[in-house]
Amino acid sequence: MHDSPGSSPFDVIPAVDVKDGQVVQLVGGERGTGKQYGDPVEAATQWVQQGAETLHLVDLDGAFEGHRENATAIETIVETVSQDVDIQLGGGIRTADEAVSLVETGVDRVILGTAAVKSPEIVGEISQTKPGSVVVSLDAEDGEVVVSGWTEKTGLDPAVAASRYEELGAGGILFTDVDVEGQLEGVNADAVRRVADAVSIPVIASGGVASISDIRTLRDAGAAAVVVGTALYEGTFSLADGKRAVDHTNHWTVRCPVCRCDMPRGLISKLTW
Ligand code: AMZ
Repeated sequence: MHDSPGSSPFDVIPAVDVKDGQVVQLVGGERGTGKQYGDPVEAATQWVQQGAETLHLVDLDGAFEGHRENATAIETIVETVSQDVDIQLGGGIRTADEAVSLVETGVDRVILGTAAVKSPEIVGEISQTKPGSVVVSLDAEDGEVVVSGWTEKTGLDPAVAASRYEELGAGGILFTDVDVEGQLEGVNADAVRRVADAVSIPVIASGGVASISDIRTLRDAGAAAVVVGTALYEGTFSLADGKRAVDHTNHWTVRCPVCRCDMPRGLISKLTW
C-alpha cells in the first residue's frame, strides 16, 4: 500500500503466523510447540481495528514445506485489509513470478528467506520489477542464518549477509533471533545492532519481545520496526501501548538525535531553539 519499511516512524507490527489454517505462535520455531490463537482472518482484522499500520503474515507450512499451503486464508486477509494496512508476507515464496504476482495482488512487501539464500539473484530480479518490495529474512540461530523453516543451517553470518542483500536490491531486512523467538524472555539487542549497523536499509527485528521496554531496546539498537507475536496474543501489553511507547507525535518525550534515548520534549526544544 505504501512505500518501503522504515519510511514512517518506528512501527510495531503484529505477527499473524499461520499453520494448518490457524494462527499459531511456535516456541523457537519448532513444529508442534506453542499455542493456537484462532482464525487468521479474524486475527488480522482485529489487529487492524486496534491500530496496526503493518501486518506481518507468515505461512509457516509454506516455510517448512516450500510451497504456500495457507494461500487461501492469506488471500482473504489481503482482500479484506490491504486497503487499510501495509502487508508483508513470507513463508514458501520461492520464485520471482510468485513474488511479483503477490505484490500485484496487494501485498506490499514479500519476505524471502530460503529462496534468497539458495538463489540470491532472485532479490535483484524481483526488485527490478517491484522496487523496494523485497524484505530478505535472515533468521539466526547461534549467530548463523537458518532456512527451510529454520531446520537448515547455512554458515552465513547475518550481518555480512545483510550487507550483501542490500547490494542486491533488498528494500529491507527481517532479522529474527531464533534463540529467543516465542519464549517471552526478552530480546538480544547486540545481535540486532550488528545487523542494523551493517546496512542502511531498514531492519525489522523479531523474536523474544516480552515487554514495552524490549520494543524500546530494539529501536535503540537501530531497528526500524519490530514484529511482536506471543506478547500481543497473550495480552502482555496491547498494540496501542506498544505503539505509544515509541510514538513521539503524541508523547511527552522525544527521541534524542545523538544517542537515541528518550528525553523530555521541553529539553530538546530548548537545545534546538
Ligand atoms: O517458525 C519458523 N520455523 C519459521 C518462520 N517463522 N521458519 C521460517 N519462518 C519465517 C521467516 C520468514 O518470515 O522468519 O518464514 C519466512 C521465510 O520463509 P521462506 O520460506 O522464504 O524461508
